Amino acid sequence: MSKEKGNVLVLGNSGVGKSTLINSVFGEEVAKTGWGTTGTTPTITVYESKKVNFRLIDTMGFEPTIRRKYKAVREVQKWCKARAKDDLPDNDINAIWFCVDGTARKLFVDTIDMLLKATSMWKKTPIIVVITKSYSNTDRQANIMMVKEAFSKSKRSECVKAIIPVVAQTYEINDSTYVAPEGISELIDKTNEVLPEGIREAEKIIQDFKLSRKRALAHSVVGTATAAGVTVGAVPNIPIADGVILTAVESTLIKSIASIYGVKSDDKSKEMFDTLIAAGTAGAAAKAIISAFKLIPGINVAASVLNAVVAGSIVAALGEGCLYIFEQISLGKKSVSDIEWIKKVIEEKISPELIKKLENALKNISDTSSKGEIVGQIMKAVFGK
Ligand SMILES: Nc1nc2c(ncn2[C@@H]2O[C@H](COP(=O)(O)OP(=O)(O)OP(=O)(O)O)[C@@H](O)[C@H]2O)c(=O)[nH]1
Ligand SMILES: [Mg+2]
Repeated sequence: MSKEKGNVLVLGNSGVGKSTLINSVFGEEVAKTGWGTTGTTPTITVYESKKVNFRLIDTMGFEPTIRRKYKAVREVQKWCKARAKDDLPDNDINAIWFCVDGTARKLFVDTIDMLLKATSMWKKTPIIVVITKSYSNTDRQANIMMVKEAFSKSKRSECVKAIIPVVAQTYEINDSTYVAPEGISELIDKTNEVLPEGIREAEKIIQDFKLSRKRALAHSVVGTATAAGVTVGAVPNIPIADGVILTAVESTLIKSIASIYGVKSDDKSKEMFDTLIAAGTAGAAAKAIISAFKLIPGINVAASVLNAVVAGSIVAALGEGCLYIFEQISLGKKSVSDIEWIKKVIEEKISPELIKKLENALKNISDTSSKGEIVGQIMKAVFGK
């Protein structure tokens, strides 16, 4: 018989980002089953991960009217009853994620009031409030306060186990600025924490699960940063050898990956961050790529395209190095003060083998290649996929 699992109900208004969130937490390896009465479109979708001991129950998009909300909740109740009838032990809701849209703080009070009403039958069930689309760092505290305010008059404020601002997917502000994923690890931790004791997953399994999610999120950030590098680099006659034009892109990338791996930026880690930025710009990494590219015979792309590829490659290689470095640090295998090791990792990432791969990538790039194609070629060369 299969192991008993926790059931986590994901609720919130249409477009708040429930499905995006579930995708970010579970990643690719999921099985999904539809459930509900409305013909081909299921009212609820139950997601199961192979790696972790809880299900996420996605509810259909409803308008912010209580009637449609009840419909999704009713389907969830039916799903629970059907499981009970089949003698399945895990037939209850063990936690609820209340999703509210971080870009619409004024609506929190009404939304939470509605969510409380819609879930009044689960009056003891732990609640985690997820503030989705928390793109603005400066709004996060005010948003948390507003959530607390919204619960202040409810008895169920005791059920609120955490209020977590989340960015589920990299948010692109413009061609070269973005907000990296945030809060996913914390959400995984808290969700596991509130599950009943017999169901709660062992710490080691949660650690491994989070690590695989961090890798995936960090990898997607490298993709976004590489695209930013390509954009910034796509100008002829700017000496990338100086590297200065990439500094902003690179420091955002480094900080984003550090944050995904929970590596803090403080006095202790300052030298490490400085070292990484230097390595990417004025460092050996950039110079190696630039001089290797100069030696490739018969390149027939415009200077701006070549510049773009060089810039994107530097960013991608730095990103790959950072991913490895911050992972090692987060696992406690290395520390932020291992400066020599950090330098060495970055230097080794720019191996002759990588340069060879980038040369090959360049053969698949022409003046008419789109930005997406260029980024794809670079990522394939750097990450081998
Ligand atoms: N970049 C970015 N976009 C997001 C994020 N969360 C939500 N979105 C966007 O917001 C839109 C709605 O997200 P969904 O996940 O479909 O919202 P939902 O709550 O599942 O909506 P319904 O299924 O209609 O109830 C999509 O275009 C998402 O890409 C995020 O963290 N980052
Ligand atoms: Mg959805």
